[in-house]
Formats: sequence, structure tokens, C-alpha cells
Amino acid sequence: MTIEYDRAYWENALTQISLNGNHFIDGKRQPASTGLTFTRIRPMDGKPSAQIARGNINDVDRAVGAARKAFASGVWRGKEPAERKRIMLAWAELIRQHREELALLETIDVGKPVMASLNVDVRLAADCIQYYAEMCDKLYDEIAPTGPNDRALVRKVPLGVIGAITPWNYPMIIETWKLGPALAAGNSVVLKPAEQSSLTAIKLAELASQAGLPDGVFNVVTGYGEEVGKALACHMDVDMIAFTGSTEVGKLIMGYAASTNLKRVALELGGKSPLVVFADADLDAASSAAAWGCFYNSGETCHASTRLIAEASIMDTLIEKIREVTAREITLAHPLEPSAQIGALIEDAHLGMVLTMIEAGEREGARRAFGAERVMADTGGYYLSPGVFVAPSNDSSLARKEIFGPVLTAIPFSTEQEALTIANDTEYGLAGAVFTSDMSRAHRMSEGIHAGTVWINCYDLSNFATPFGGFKQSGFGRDRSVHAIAKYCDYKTIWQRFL
Ligand code: TXE
Repeated sequence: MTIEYDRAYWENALTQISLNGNHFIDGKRQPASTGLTFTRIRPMDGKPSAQIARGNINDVDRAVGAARKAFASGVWRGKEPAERKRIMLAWAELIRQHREELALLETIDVGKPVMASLNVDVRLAADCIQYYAEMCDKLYDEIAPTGPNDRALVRKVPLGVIGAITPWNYPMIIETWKLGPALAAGNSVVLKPAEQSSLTAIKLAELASQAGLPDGVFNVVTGYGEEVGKALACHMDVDMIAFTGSTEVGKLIMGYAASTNLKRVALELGGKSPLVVFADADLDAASSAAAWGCFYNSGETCHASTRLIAEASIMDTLIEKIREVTAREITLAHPLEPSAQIGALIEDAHLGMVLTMIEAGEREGARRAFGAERVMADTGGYYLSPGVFVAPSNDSSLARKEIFGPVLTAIPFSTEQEALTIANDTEYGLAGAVFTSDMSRAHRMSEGIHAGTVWINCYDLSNFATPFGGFKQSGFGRDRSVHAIAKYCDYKTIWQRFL
């Protein structure tokens, strides 16, 4: 049966959905030890949506204790790899079965279009768990070269208890990027979702438990960064923190790790990714990539193509094309409208910050080409139309700061060397792209752009087989692909002498 996902369908679903904001610890939903909660305001209309448990250091301690107990008992890491695979595959299947509920929860929290939550976020979360489920029984250890009377096994062993601290822009996707490889490697996890987006994290944990994941292997503690995130990152019995979020908090996490138990740290942080367009490029392809690359998810994407570095001779034509693509394809609407391609920003305060950054940019001489205005304010929600600014140079604050809204900053160049210099003139190094019909130049530029991913004549192509993460202050450590497993493991050498 095909379901017609119209606005009425989702409005009705919204009235029926249960919004439970408790922690999930040791296989059960649990309130905060203090009994305290906080109210989540939904970005689509500014109304209160859910009460979320306000965790603290004691809740973190309980969750870490449960995770450690599960790890020490071997109830998960000691299972046959094929059995771990079976449980993770069952979990992926349950995510698919609950896709509408998960999509709606994600949209209530984040304000992104429910059809995007359904067709992108939930789908990729399930696919990610499936990808790493399949790895459970395909990870081999090594035998090192030694003399004839010795044997040295090089075992890849799980680290123990992993703390995952995640952001609100793609909650389920980023959480499963951590959970998939951490669990496939045999670890236990304590997840602290962003305070803006707790609901799907709790549901993911409940579904994992239903699929057969033993109690204590995957726990969720909700609450604020300063209270829960910090307690987790400082905890003496956590072996690693996998973090995605701002560069500022990433630096704090490293400090917490350094000043406590030297837990390992992997950081996926901010970006200000360049999309370089030469005059010989296919301008239709470039403008479409620039618009979607920057405006998808209302620009709340760490690898958004926020700097358009365009050859001066084609700048005006390119911006006009971006305006056309945006008007034609990137419909901004209420997130429950199936036609919506982008919805609301995450919070009132965040919308305010984006508007403040725009004003500062204009004061410094950036020219508004179109858009970037507050719209649909009568809904009570936090909507900003996609917009483009032309900056006098890469020194403009609009070209340097991560805005995390649908704001594209265009910067002109005249030579290939200048384009590369501007592209790399940023503290970040998450992603970049080059559009040109000259393949030699495309390869020179893709080698030269200092970023974890560089696209040629496209933007944002990805799959689970490709590592994702950054250079410079975009962090270190890679999510996705077989390589992500390594950071949740350590090598252990076992020597044996033949007597
Ligand atoms: O991120 P934070 P915020 C960027 C983006 C955005 C800005 C601020 O520019 O506008 O960061 O967003 C937890 N100890 N990105 O404030 O604060 C927090 O609770 C431990 C880029 O939401 O970094 C949440 O779970 N944890 C990014 C997580 O850290 C702490 C995605 C991220 O929150 C903590 C999101 C502390 N002291 C924002 N303080 C990306 N790379 O995709 C906060 N947290």
C-alpha cells in the first residue's frame, strides 16, 4: 500500500506521537536522578514540544557504570561475531519499520522537512547500522612476521566504554556514524545527544534493545553540554570521546581528556568549505551544486559549501543561476508540508545569531545579491530564506565565520593560484569542490585544496564506503567507511614462543 504523505497525514501523526524525553540506561528509560527536566521548543512553530530529562554527573556515572559492567562481562564483545551482526541487522530493520515515527521526532526537534527526515536521515541511519553490522564478522586480526620459533598475534581489541557527544543538525545520521563502528568493534557506548535533539536518540536506543542488544551496551543520557557532556568527557572510566560539534567545544573536549585520564578523542568540527568555479565550468551544474551544497538543511551542515569562489568574469551569471535554482527547487515551507525542501532553523537564538552575522557582514561591505531574510514569522517558527552575499574579499567575516544558516558568500578571483590561496585561507579543512572542464586543473586543485573531501564537478556525493572528516581546525579522526573502525579499537600484541 502506498501512503500519501500529505500535510494532513503528518498533522494527524503529530497529535498521536508519544514524546518521551527520559534517559535510556541499562536497557530502560529512566528519569534524571534529580527528577529535573527542561522544555524543548519546536522550531517549526516555537511551541513547547517535549519535557527532556536534565541529566547531571550522577546520571552520567550510572550510564558509564552500566556500560562498563556490560563491557567487562563480555555480554556483547564476547558474542560470536555473526550473532552481533544478526542483532545489529535486526536493529537496522526496526529503524526502517519505525521510520515514520523517527522522521517525525527528528522534525519536531530539528525543524527540517519531515520528508527529508524520512527519505534521508532515517534511511541513512538504518543503512549505517546495516553497513557496520556487516563488518562484525569480516574483521580479521594479523600475524606479524617473526622468527621461526615465535608467533606474534596482532589483535584488534575494543577500547571499552565510548562516550559519543553529538550535535543537532543531523542527529540520527551522526549518532549512527559513531554507534555503528563503536558497537561493531565490541565496545559499549554512552551517547549524549544535543539538548535540542534528544528524542530520536532515545528511540534508537529502545529499538536497539528490542533488537537484542544487551542491557548497558548502548545508553543515552540527555541534558546540557556543560552538565552531561562535560561530565562524560571528564569521566575517569570512559576510554574515548567521539565528538561532532563546534570547534570551540572540540577544543574543550581535548582539554577535558588531557586533564583527566588521557582518553582518546576524535573530533568532527566546523567548516567553511570552498566551492571554486572556473569560467570554463558547466555553470548549470556548478550553480545547482552551489545552491544545494549551501542551502540543504537550511545551511546547518558542517560541510556546507558556504564560500563560492568564482572567476570574476562569470560571477554575476553564476549568482543569477543560483538564484534561479533556489527559487525553482529549494522550496522553503512548513516542515510538515511534503513540498518543503528546507524548513526552520534550530532555535530562536540561533536565528538571531545568523541575522547578527549578516548585519556585521553588510557593515563590512558585503553586498546582498538576494534572500537571507526572516520569513514566515507569523507561524512562530524560525525561518530564514536562502541568500547570497558578494564579499569584497575573503577577509569579510561572512567568508570566515561558520554561519550555520542558508547564507552563501561569494568571493571573486582571477587566477588559478589566487583561487587556491583563497580556498585554503581558512582555519577549517572539512571539504571543498572545484568546477572546471579542464581535468588537469581539476586534479591540481583537488590535490591543492587542504580538506578531508574534495569533489570535482559535483558536491556532497558520499556513501558509507568513503571516510568523512577534516583537516586543520575541522578536527581529526574519520567517520564512515571501514577506516572508522580503527579509532574504536586498539592493537594488542600477543607473543608466543614455541618450546
Ligand atoms: O554546538 P556545540 P552548538 C557549529 C555551528 C553552530 C555552532 C554552535 O557553527 O552554530 O557550532 O552549535 C555538547 N562539554 N556546529 O552550540 O555547543 C552539546 O550539548 C561537553 C557544527 O549546538 O559544539 C552538544 O551535544 N559537551 C557542527 C554538542 O556538544 C558539550 C554541528 C555540540 O554542541 C559542551 C553543530 C561542553 N562544555 C554545531 N558544550 C558540525 N560539525 O556539524 C556543549 N557540548
